[in-house]
Amino acid sequence: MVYISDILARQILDSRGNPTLEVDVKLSDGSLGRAAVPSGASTGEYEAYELRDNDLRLYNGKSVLKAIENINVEIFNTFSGRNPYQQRIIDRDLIDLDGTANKNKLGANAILGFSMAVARAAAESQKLPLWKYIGGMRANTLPIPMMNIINGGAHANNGLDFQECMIMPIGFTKFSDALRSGVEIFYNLKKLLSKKGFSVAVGDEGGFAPNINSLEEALSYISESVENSGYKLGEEIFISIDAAASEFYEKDIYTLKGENKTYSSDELVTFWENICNKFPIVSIEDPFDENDWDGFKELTKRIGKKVQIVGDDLFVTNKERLLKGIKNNSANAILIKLNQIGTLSETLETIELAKDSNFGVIVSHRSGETEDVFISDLSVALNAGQIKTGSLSRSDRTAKYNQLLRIEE
Ligand code: 2PG
Ligand code: MG
Repeated sequence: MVYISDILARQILDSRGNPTLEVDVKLSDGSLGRAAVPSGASTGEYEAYELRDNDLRLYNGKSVLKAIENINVEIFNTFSGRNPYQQRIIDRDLIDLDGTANKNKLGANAILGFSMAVARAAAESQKLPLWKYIGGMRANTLPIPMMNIINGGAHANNGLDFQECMIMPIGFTKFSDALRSGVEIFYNLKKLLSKKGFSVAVGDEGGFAPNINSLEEALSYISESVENSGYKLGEEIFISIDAAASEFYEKDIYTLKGENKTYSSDELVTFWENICNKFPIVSIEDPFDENDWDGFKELTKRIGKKVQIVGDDLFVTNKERLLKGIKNNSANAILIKLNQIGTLSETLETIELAKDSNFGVIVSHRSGETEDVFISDLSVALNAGQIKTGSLSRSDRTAKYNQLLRIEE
């Protein structure tokens, strides 16, 4: 029987230059599985716990040496010698070993790094690509990419209150053609922004971060760039938004500093309705704060038939929270981030629940990424249908697209 023969974690850097961890899992047949853990900036209140050392002498407190020790000692002692093909049992035992509700003892980063590396090692040992190992014969769909070409919010230092303005090429039959359209639009946007005198420096996810402060202005530049690229807005290319509204919500009020406006939850519903009437928006993520279930519910009731309302901070890839959303009709889609919940198996269960409930599924990166392309394979394995992995620049983002090109081939 093949068994786990070695487990080794190390500290590496993520795309923002912050430390994160990478795990090597070796098997008795010589297979190696390696995985790295990403990290968010606009993290949800209910996410699983990311263990950092908080020692200000090291990397401004952001080192992850304790999490690494938890892998190299406790996880090693518990899981060496185990069967790597039993992902669900390993993940269950990881949850038990940690013993806390939000994985704060071992750290969700430690647990996830090991969980992902086990899957990779098992796939390697079976000589299968990761997507096929996870998804088997049912895996048959490449995702539509949500490409984040204008960055704002916590991912940029411009005046835009909303975190992500994305394009979605829906009118294409091949992933590679959809991706190409994104690149062409990205370059036309660059041209347009520089013509207008804006900086074309990019934000954390590789999209432009021009110093504009209104969502409408951002969307009008995107619309113009789509037309300039020869594509039909609202037929081939659509717009999607991640508001990340928890970032600008306090004491029942949404404060849009850039727009110089404040909104109640009800008024924000109307704001979203209006903007959807002006632009071909097909998806809005976190349009309300992570605790504003009623705002989500009202917007879903009003526009949910034609617009995808996505819970990211709202659901944090957590089955219990998703269940509440399903029962309550808050949202009609979920963003999936492995590190919000902390194991591969729990992530798969949440995706399965979403699909069974006819919720849309978007597999997502974090704003702090690595070269690891696990999410590309995951999106194909479960036929998620959509992937959100940033803009068309910076290797941490394009690596994910490149992996999808390989899978398409
Ligand atoms: C989000 C993500 C990824 P972060 O809000 O959806 O785009 O950002 O990783 O900073 O939470
Ligand atoms: Mg989000």
